[in-house]
Amino acid sequence: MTNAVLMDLAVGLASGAVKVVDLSVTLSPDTPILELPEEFGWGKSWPFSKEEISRYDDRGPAWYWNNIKCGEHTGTHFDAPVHWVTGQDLPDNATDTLPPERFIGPAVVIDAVAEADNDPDFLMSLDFLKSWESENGTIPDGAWVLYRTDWSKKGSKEAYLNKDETGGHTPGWDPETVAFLAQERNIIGVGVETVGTDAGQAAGQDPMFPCHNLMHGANKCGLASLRNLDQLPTTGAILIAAPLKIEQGSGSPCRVIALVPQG
Ligand code: 23J
Ligand code: MN
Repeated sequence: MTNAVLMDLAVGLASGAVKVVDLSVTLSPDTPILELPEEFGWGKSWPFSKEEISRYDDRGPAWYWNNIKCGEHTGTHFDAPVHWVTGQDLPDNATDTLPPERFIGPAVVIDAVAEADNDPDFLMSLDFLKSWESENGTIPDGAWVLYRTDWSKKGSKEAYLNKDETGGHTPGWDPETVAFLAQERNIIGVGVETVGTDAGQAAGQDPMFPCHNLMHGANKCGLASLRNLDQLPTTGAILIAAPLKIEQGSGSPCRVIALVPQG
């Protein structure tokens, strides 16, 4: 192979024939984070915060910078296989050891907007996924499978997390759907618009948190809190998501972008 492919990409980027779409949310103290059921005494992830070190002032006359603090799973973020107990013994399973080939791949977008609109607890069935494949083709090797719900368009944090006394009510997966993706398709992982890759009610599924359990157990990755999936074609875009190189990190906030051919 020659460098023609990359030269075409460079020309496409310069001319606008390839558009770069930002799939990330802004990190602020208001960025929604996962809140696990309190009754189990499960731990809590820190929300994002920043503290100014200096801003061209007596603390640093010519420079502006901040200290930042947050959980690894804050905002638009990457889930590495080591995040889950099922992936703990896999090789190269953490943010610093994952092969960088896993940070880029073709994106396929599965549209479940109507279903999620109709039922916030919608779980994508295997039939739903298979009927997507019969229309759009088999999910390619090395793909990021993106679950479009338009959930990222919810107007408030409350609507986005959609919690009541029984916990969150946000869409997710039937276990057999993620089992199929994990075992029958050679994907990098799945990406969702919701706060985590599993449904709001996934603590009560069998296995609990099936997407985390089955995908990470199969050495696949996850992306959560994506936005702008409505700007992607069903197939044909390339997604880039590189987590911070945290030593033995379980995940990290990351800037997720897509390369989208125009016209
Ligand atoms: C820990 C426990 C359950 C879940 C999660 C984390 C996430 O969604 C995450 O950000 O990985 S569901
Ligand atoms: Mn996560």
